[in-house]
Amino acid sequence: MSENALQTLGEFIIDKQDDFQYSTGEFSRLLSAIRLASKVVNRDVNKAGIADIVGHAGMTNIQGEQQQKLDVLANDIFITALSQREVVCGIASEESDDFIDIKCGPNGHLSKYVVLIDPLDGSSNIDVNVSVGTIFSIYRRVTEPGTPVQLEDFLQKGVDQVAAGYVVYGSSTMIVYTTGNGVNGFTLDPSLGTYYLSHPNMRFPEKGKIYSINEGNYSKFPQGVKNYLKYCQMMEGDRPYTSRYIGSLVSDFHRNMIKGGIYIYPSYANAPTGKLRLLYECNPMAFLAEQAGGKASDGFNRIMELEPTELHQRTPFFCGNTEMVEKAEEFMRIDVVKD
Ligand code: P6P
Repeated sequence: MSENALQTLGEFIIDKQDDFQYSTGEFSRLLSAIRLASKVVNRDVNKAGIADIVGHAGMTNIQGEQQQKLDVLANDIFITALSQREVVCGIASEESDDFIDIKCGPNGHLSKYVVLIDPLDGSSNIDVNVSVGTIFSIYRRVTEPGTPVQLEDFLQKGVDQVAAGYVVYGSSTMIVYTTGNGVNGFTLDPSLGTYYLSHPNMRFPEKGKIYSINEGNYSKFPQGVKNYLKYCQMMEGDRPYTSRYIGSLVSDFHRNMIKGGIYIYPSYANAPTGKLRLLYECNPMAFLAEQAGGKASDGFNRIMELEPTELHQRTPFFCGNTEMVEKAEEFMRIDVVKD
């Protein structure tokens, strides 16, 4: 099918605007701001290799600017795109210690949305030309409009997300997001700077046969995870499963959603609550997983029901095909019962 027969992301956002009660178009403009920022980050990620080479020589990038770490650069790009359009009243980012109030004071604007973002997840992979991603999570503020945002606007359960999604800067660049009505994927045509609906209504396959985990930490895993890995590797029925781990959450999740699989980042000895952040990594990916027919838990509880207490809190993360996550949870429960 020729490109111009496919729906663009811009057309899709407008078509779906009516999904939102009392939609004022603010949410559509918010998604458009994310779309724009993703194109700028995509451009910078795709030339990172060149910038690095030039950067190493003269510590400047190809435009002669002082080279910034790409994740700080991505953070600036998303914060600028979101704060210049009066579409959010607050932003929390992995790259910023505290949340940022976007002119919501007495003379500020009355935007009702806050965004939590991991601007460039897996950025250490850029040096070796491996896919990286941006992850975003969107809520309505819970405090009085027209007043500065407060921490409680960000410490909301995943079930209260208005929307969530990711950008994967891979062999092609895609935006994948949900507003609670399924998951849709859009592929960027870089020659036109336009995203096209390439993956409508994305869903996990019925069966999953891929497990994604950093087995280098095996000796430190809880016994339940060790037993689940042994189950995956056993010659029985449709097993052994295949091990695939890119070390980039967005890429591992994206492949597992298309081919079927489970991603696990468990707690372990020197990381009692795991590595991944609840608010801007696990909750948005959990929303997508559930909307695509999958499941996300901390090994025992639904991720989106966890009550946040801190902006950058971590959680163990089991996410993917429902059947695979439930089998892993079974092994985690046995482990607890045995103790
Ligand atoms: P490890 C990247 O830093 C990240 O947050 C995820 O994208 C990725 O899945 C994980 O950490 C990799 O962590 O400890 O296996 O290198």
